[in-house]
Amino acid sequence: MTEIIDSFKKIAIEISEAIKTKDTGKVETQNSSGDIQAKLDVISDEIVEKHLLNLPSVKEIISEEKESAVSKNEGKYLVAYDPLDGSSLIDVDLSVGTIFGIYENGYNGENIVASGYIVYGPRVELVVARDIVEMFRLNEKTKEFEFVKEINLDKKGKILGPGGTQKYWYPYHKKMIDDLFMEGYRLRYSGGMVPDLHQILLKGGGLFAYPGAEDKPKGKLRKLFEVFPFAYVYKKAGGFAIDGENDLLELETKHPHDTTPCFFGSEYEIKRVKEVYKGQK
Ligand code: AFP
Repeated sequence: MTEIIDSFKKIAIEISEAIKTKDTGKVETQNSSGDIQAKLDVISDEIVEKHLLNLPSVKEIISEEKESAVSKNEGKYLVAYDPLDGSSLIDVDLSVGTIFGIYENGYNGENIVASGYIVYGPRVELVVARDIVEMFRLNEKTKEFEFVKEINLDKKGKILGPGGTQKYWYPYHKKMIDDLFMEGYRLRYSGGMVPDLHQILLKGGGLFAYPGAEDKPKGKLRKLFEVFPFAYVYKKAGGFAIDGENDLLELETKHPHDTTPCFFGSEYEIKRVKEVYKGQK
């Protein structure tokens, strides 16, 4: 598993360089979720694939940018990744990220054994969740990632990232979000899952919500590439990750590009989500 984490350090440096130098425009193609691809989506996917397929411990890789997996005759781990999450933010120079989940014997929530993400912002930072959650920062001079700290969430936070289109939120969800703001939570939402969830982790806690809604009853964020990896990070950091009712890592995957409503946060906030959503049963 260490070789996979080390590989993402090399991937981070190459994708960071591509973000700074390559064209931020769109290509004509769509990915398997029907999203128009940015040129950097394709470039980033090629960078990740090039590195991972060379690793003896990797048996299979599957990308958010591709319909199906690429398998090998050797290896133990299955790696699901979103090579460049938030690519619609590239042309406005906001932070974006790479997300990865390392799985064994399948792609259900219970199969994830490690995960991590890279934030491409004013600095390049890597967060890795194994038994604990560790944060590293790229030293631009030495091109080495240096350990910064272990990440742990407080029982209650102060910031709130309410995803999705408010026009389509279910009334009980909108009331829950409004009530939290009236309790003094501060709005922190950029439209990039990686920086938005990174901020909550580094600020000690809060709530990120991408709910089911009238336009997207099953939410928008993908289980394999986005939701399960961050659920693993949040739980290892002492937080919680649910679909409104169930622990996200108890969910099964029927199709590689399945989505799910998702809530990530501290104990106090996730308890509130459960109370509100239980009341709708
Ligand atoms: P893009 O990759 O199209 O920019 O979408 C980013 C994302 O998948 C995730 O990073 C965000 O949390 C979420 O979409 C934002 O979605 P909304 O724009 O609907 O809030």
